[in-house]
Amino acid sequence: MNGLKLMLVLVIAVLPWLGQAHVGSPDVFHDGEVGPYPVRITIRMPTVVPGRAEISVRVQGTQPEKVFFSPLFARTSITNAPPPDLGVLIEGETNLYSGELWLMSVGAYTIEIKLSGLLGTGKVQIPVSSVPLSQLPMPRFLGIILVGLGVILFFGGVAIVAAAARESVLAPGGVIGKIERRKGRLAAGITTVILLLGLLGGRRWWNADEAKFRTQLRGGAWPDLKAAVRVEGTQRILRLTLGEVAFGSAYSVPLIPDHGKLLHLFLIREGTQDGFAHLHPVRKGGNIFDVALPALPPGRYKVLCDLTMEGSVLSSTATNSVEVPTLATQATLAEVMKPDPDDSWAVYAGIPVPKNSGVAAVYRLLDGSQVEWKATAPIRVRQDAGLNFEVRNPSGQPVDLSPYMGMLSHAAILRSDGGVFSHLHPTGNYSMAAQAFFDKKLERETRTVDGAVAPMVDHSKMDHSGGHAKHKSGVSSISLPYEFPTAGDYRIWVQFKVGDQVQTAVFDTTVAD
Ligand SMILES: [Cu+2]
Repeated sequence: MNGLKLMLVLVIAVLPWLGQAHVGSPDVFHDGEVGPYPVRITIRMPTVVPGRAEISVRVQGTQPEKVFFSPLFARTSITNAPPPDLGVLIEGETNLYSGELWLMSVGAYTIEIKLSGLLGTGKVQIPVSSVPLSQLPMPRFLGIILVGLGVILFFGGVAIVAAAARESVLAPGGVIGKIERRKGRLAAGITTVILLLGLLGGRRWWNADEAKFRTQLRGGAWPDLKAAVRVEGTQRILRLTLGEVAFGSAYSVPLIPDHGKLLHLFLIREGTQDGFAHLHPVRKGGNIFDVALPALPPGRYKVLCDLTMEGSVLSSTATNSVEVPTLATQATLAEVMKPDPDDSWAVYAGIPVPKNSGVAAVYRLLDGSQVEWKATAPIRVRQDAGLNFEVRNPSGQPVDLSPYMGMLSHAAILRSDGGVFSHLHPTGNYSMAAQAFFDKKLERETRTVDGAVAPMVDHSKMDHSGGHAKHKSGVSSISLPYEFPTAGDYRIWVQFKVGDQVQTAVFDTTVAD
């Protein structure tokens, strides 16, 4: 009966999903103006495929009349998109709309949120990745029940066919003779063979299906990543090899650039966590990427590499760790590799990292300026993390922040055991590259034959910021929409630009259940 049991094994993926630029932090958040309406959008990703995404939209200020949600799969044309669902105003709330959407396939989706009302309409695309994280074994009791039912079905089927062959043409009250018995036994034998063949075929089908499912699993970070540092002249060059196991070394993974960079790499010194870098490796052919390391202290570093794949539009984080050697000064040698102008790093050994525990926490940068994480209520799992920061110059005056790679801030969050990593922006924690892809796809597909935009999707009235906060001058505060997925100790790196200098503030916090 082992074959039968195997055939009946159920694959239940009930752990959180992976797929955004993160590890272990599946929910998606967005802050921003959708048309004339400032909103906070939360998408709770389903735990199975197919599964339902739970969407909630909180509107600040003037209320729209209607809120619509619709999902669009990356490989489906907008003309085949399902009609949008109407969001429901939550009872007892004045500005919180919610709804559920089915995500049927494994792959990338965009969830379109559309608001309409007296002030006009607006819509935004929030990319999500629908990928199961883990395969759980079938519970033992369920296996026993299913095997029991299978046995009853098997022998029941054989008995029915045997009885039919034996007695179906027998007159009422007739006696079963030798011939009838033989017919019955023959039918039972043939049925047993057919059912066994069916079971065997079923087992093969199931195993093939399970193997396919396993290839879609994203057990944490993905794809595999090799990392090694070599010293060349005055520089330490980090070489990354992406997806050697997942794609093979011959296949060059096509990637969608995010702010013009194929990879966004974070290096975090292990243990002390007192060295941090946000770098942009350059493709050197195939799946090999190189980047010149900045003046980080030597040691072992966690490597976290955000990417968005072309084709599937899935975004993910590949991780590993790497030993960074000491750099012997050879100042006479020329630079081998020019660093990317947007590369940034921070070394803060000896600078105390403030901890947010209900009262405001202040991080002091080397130049004397201060970053305050405004006081929050104790931070709890799956509740607003209150990531609101204010940047002041050494004399305590608010400073004017400049955009850093198109955003007011880039932030990274890491749980102390490395099990949760997320890359945040003031607009949200999804892949900007995937959002840009979907914006372009929709614009292309909603054009009519003569190149004009179809009136039903008038883009002139749509928010075209592409998720980028329109840069306002005189902004000194940063808000990042986020909810911690699990309890634990977290470190947060908040990056921003003042003038042409990228700064990194560091905070700790403990998140309770
Ligand atoms: Cu970023």
